[in-house]
Parts: sequence; C-alpha cells; structure tokens
Amino acid sequence: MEINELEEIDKTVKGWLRESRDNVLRNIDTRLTVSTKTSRRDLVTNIDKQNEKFIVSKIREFEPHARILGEEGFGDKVDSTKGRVWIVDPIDGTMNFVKQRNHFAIMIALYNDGIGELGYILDVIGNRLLSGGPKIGVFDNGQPLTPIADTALKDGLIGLSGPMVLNNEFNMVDIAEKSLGMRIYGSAGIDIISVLRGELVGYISYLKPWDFGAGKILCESAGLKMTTIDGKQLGMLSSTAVLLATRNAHRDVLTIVGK
Ligand code: 2AM
Ligand code: CA
Ligand code: CA
Ligand code: CA
Repeated sequence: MEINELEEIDKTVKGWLRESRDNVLRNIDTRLTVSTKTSRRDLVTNIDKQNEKFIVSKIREFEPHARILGEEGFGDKVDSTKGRVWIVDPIDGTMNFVKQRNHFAIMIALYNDGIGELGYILDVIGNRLLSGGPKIGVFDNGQPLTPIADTALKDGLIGLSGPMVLNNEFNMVDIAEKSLGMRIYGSAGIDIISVLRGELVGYISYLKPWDFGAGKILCESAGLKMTTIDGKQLGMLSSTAVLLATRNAHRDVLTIVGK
C-alpha cells in the first residue's frame, strides 16, 4: 500500500479510536453485564461487544468489502491472509477492565496479503496511543517513538503471563529469575506498549491474532522481535505462545527455553 493511502487511513482510524474511547469512558461507571467464555478467568462484557460493533461498523462504512477479524465475532470468518484484513480487539484486558476499570486497551490492525501495514494500541485510561507501521513509522501519542535500547534480559524487566509462570511453562521461572524482575499486567496491549516504550525488555504470553496483530506491526517497525516462544515466524492468523523482546533479550530467552 502507498504512503498517501496509509496516511489517509491513519487519520480515519485515529478518529474511530477517539470516538471509541469516548464511548467506553461514557459507560465506564455503569453496571456491566459480564459473562464467561472458556473459563471463569476468560470474560466478556457488554462494553466489549458494543465497542467491537462500533469499530466494525466504522470499518464497513469506510471499506464496505473489508474482511474483519474481531475477537467477539461481529466481523467475518477470516481463514486466509489474502487481501486486506482488519483485526479488532475491542477491549484487551477485559479482566482488568472488570476488576480495575483501568489497564486495558483497544487494538486495531490492518494487514494486506499477510503483511502488517498499520497498527494501533490505545491505553484508554492512560490516554496513550501507539500507532503506525513499517512505511509511516511508529508514533507515541503522535510523536515519533524514542529509539528502543537493545537491552539484555538480565538488565531489564520482563512482562509475563500469570498462568505460564504458575505452571513454569517453557522455563518461565528461570526466565523471570534471569531478568531484573517480572511484571504481570494482564493486558497484552499494555505490555506491548511498555516494551515499545522501553519499560520492559520483553513480553511472553499465549496470544490470539487480535492480541498481537497490532503489536506485531508496531514492534517489528520499531526493531523489536516478535516470534513464537521457540523462535519461529509468527503468522497473522496464529494462536500460540508469543515471545516479544529486544534482539538481545529475545536471544537470551530462547537460550533459556532451550531453542
Ligand atoms: P483479552 O482481555 O482481550 O481476552 C491476559 O489475560 C491477556 O491475555 C489479555 O490481553 C487477554 O486478552 C489475553 N488472553 C488471550 N487468551 C485469553 C484467555 N483464554 N483467557 C484470558 N485472557 C486471554
Ligand atoms: Ca477475551
Ligand atoms: Ca486481547
Ligand atoms: Ca478482548
């Protein structure tokens, strides 16, 4: 896709995100309707659904034939990476949203033939938007992102998934011990923003396409590595254990995982 078109889409998506944030904030103090999905820790609320419907309707209005992959199912069944695909996570960190009304994100990504073009992660309460892509660059609230130091695992904090640590999957305890400390934020979006801002050297979690779709575009554009936990290439439609890190910390983690 060409820069002119990307810049036009970029302006439009930022408008949707402003509206989407306003909608969420307007409803944040209302009583939520919460239901469980695959387990008692896997939640969805009326706001997740409302917000996905809102974003999907904006995409459809803008691009009537767009294919949309949305977590809550208001998009399309997407099983190929061909052509333009939008990926939407209407509330990332639903448990945080329900229990804290904070530390959650809205994420949107645009892929073309499997190649990431534009990614957006909005920390709703922090009012911080990470946006951009390989052709237009990465921005932190509209300012070019500060270059990320290539910090080693031993010199930084690592964001981890709670269940993976509890089960010591992939030597997660060793990974935490070799770092300066672990953080468990409970939102892939918030963790990915922290890696992009140099506050974490990496992040590891089981993720679905809507959890990492936007982050992969932003992180790869910013010189970070995002792969599967065993260092393999991550497809746009994969659901797997994901390792995001600086180049140095990525190599450090792979050594501990045994790959
Ligand atoms: P979600 O809130 O949009 O579901 C911590 O739970 C992080 O992992 C969140 O970013 C969450 O996204 C994501 N996640 C992915 N699969 C999950 C699952 N089965 N249960 C809970 N969270 C999941
Ligand atoms: Ca969910
Ligand atoms: Ca998510
Ligand atoms: Ca979600």
